[in-house]
Amino acid sequence: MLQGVAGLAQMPMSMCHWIRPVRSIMFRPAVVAAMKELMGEGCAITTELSVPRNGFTTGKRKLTRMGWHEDAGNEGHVAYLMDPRYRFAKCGLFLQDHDPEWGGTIQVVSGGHRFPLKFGGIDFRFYAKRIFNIVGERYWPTQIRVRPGTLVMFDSRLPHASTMPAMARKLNLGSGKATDVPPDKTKYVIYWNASRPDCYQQYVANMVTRANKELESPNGEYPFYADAVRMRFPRDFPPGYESDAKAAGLVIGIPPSEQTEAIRVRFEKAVGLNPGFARWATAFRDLAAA
Ligand SMILES: O=C(O)CCC(=O)C(=O)O
Ligand SMILES: [Fe+2]
Repeated sequence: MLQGVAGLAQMPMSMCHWIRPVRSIMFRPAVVAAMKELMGEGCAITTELSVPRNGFTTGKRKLTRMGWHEDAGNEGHVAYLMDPRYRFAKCGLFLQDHDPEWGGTIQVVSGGHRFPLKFGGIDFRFYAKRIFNIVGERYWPTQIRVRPGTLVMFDSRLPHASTMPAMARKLNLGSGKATDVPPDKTKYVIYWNASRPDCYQQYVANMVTRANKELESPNGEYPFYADAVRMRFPRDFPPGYESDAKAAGLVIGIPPSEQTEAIRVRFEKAVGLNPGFARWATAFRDLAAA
């Protein structure tokens, strides 16, 4: 289905929404039931939807082992993440088995989304959680067993890391180097977010902040994150998207339209400077016309 995306690390999120087999995963009854089981009725999704191809995590923080991170790490040390009622998850539909040689699944620190200390200031409690997880990442990681079609949902505060191709492990290579994966071992995961109805608002506000930061400090790559945030709802989404979500009983968590609009203007200016990027930015319209 998906070939390499020339010049881009992965397919823009704007396009992922327009590929029916990808977006319709979020609205399938079994998937919706799983999301609602964890998030309750009125479960929200955001407009982040991606299909990383041979995506392997390799970031490295002080004392932390290669690739381990929390998706909520981007949100910083903020009080809402310490709320015991907070529920925000990454959903991943894995399309391959874990392969001892080529990786393909993730490992997690079971329970590592919790804050072990119930007292102290915000930073102190975040640091305590980090220390607990530094030990957990080393001594009690759990490798998630996946088969093609396995849905994995994990708390955005949970430490996790890709299982890496053996070659990359041996040579201690970064993610960019793990691209020589043979076609039959190619790793694909469809990723999106699910949230309790009262927990996505802060995340979405951070999406806007993150998109602005990305546009403020261009790194020569396609502004991948801003691409998802600049999509106008509903006009830049496929017909039936809103009604599919409604029929499934899902809320679509999006930033206020004036914020989306401000990102869109900046995004278009940024990609306009690079013909290749400009092409990718509008490519979803070809799918719309098809
Ligand atoms: O698919 C994986 O191995 C993990 C990807 C991941 O953690 C991320 O993109 O945040
Ligand atoms: Fe992650």
